[in-house]
Amino acid sequence: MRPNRLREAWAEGRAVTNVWVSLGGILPTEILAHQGWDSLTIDMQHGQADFAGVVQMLTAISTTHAVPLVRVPWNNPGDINRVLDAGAYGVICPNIDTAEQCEAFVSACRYAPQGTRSVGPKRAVLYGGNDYLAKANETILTMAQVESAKALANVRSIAAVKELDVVFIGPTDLSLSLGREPRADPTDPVVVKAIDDILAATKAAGKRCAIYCKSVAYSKQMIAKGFDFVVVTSDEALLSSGAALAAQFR
Ligand code: 3PY
Ligand code: MG
Repeated sequence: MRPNRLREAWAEGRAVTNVWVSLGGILPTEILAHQGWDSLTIDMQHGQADFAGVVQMLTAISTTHAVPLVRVPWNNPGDINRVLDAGAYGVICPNIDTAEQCEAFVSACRYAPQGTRSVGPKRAVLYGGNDYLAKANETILTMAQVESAKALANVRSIAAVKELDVVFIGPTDLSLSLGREPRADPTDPVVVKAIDDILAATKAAGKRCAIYCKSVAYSKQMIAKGFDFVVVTSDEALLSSGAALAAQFR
C-alpha cells in the first residue's frame, strides 16, 4: 500500500504542514497540492464541497505527494466510510467531546477486528494499492477535534482511545466554548493555557497533536511548542489576501 507520508515524517521526527481547502474546485486544489505542502484537508464541515466534489479533489491531490485528508461534517459512520472509500488517507472528525464519541469515530475508520468499517474501498484501492484492505488500518490516520470546554475536561480519556492517532485542536470553537473571543491564532491566556494542556495530555498519551493556524508565524510557534501537524493557511485566506494586496496597486 502507498505509505502515509505523514506517518513517515513523524517517524523521522519532523512536524508536517497542511493547507485547508474550503472553497474547493478541481484545478485550484491541484494548484495548491503542487506547492509543496505535506498534506491538504478538504473541509466538508464548513467548506463548499459535496461528495462528488470531494472525489474530484482527492483525484487532483493524488497528482502530487501531498497526503489527502478530509474533515467530515460530523461524527457519522456513513460519511466517514464514504470519504475513506474515495481515498482519504486521514479523517478529521469535528467536535469530539468524550471518549465514547471518539471510540465511535475511530471504529468507523478501522476494519475489523479493530473497528466496524464496512468493506468497499473503491477509489481507495486505485490510490492506495491492491493490498489496501490488509494495510488500511495501520496507514489511515484518525484525527479527533478537541474544541470545547467539555472536550478539554475529557482530553486524557479521549487521547487514550487506542485507535486514535491525532488530537486536533480547533482553536476557534475552543475559544468560544471557553467564553473567549472565537478566533484562530489565539493569544488569550485562558485559551493558550487550554491549548498547552491539550498538547501535554496528548503527548503524555503517546499521540500526535495538531492545530489549525492562520499564519506562518503562529504555525512556527506551534511547531516550536511541540505540535506535530499545523494547518498554516487556507485556499480562502490565500485568495482574499492575495486579491486584497493586488487591489492596492493604485
Ligand atoms: C476551529 O478552530 O474550531 C476549527 O475547527 C478549525 O478548523
Ligand atoms: Mg471547529
